[in-house]
Amino acid sequence: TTGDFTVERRIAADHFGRALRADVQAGLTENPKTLPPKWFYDARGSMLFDRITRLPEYYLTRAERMVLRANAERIAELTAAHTLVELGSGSSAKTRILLDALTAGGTLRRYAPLDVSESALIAAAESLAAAYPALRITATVADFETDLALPDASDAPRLVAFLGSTLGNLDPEQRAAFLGRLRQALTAPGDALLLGVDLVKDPARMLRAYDDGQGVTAEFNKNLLTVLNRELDSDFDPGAFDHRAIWNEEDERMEMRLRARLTHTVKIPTLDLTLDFLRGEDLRTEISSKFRREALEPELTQAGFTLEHWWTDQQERFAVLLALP
Ligand code: AVJ
Repeated sequence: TTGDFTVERRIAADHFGRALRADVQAGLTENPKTLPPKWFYDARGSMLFDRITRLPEYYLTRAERMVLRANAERIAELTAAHTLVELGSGSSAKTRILLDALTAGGTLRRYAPLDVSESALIAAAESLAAAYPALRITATVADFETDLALPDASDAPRLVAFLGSTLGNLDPEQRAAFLGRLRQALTAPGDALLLGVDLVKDPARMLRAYDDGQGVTAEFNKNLLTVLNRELDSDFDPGAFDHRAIWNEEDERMEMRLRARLTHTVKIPTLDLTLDFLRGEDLRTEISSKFRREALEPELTQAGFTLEHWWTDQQERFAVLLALP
């Protein structure tokens, strides 16, 4: 049997084009040049990210899966969720662990994934609908930074899962705004937040995770330039840049950069922009913040959450936490 699902598009057809142009205009005309990481995930970028999650160096996905496996039953017991919401669900690869536990617990009725990638959402919803025919699956295409699109309180309690350390892609200001908005949306009794975050550790391990031996991360990073060329008709030469992974000690975050191999000029005709790159100049494409409990807990408190449970893998590489409004 194949279960059913719905897909709601909560963004205007031209939203991505407009948002991308605004981000490029703002980020590439400042010094140092930066771009937000959400633009990595076109079909090829999503495929490359999937490969990253299976790399021996990229411990995050495996560590988080272990934490979820070890604690899923407890999470189901603690939350008794009727709805599992997943923000930035992507391929929903780790979701089955939670769906299984919540189904076994007998409370789950609805799964509501939300992602900017419509193709990833549909593929995930199709396969989950087949595996969980009794589950109501309502997928939403949206950008969680501007629209949380939470299912309404009649389906509460709602467990909002935000996994994979995607929170780390936001800078502290964006993080505070996001957590604050999420807290405001969780209004029904029993609503809860399940957050997966990567932890501060030996820089050498993190550097390897973001600069793997097969060069998949380098390809993922450079794919951003291909996205820009396609969407904005720009003439970036991916071969003119080197992939760089950097540990920013002061801000305790990994950063990915594209470093110009030579001084050159890039044209973005749709924005009427001509960009000068100096040899050795960096374009920062991603921040991936690493967390400590003692720093994250006050951020959650500030947003109006109470940290109730903190689970890690044995090596304390990754944490999954349960926070209540
Ligand atoms: C999907 C944002 C969690 O920051 O580790 C993987 C993306 N970047 N390798 C991360 C990523 C480089 C990933 N997140």
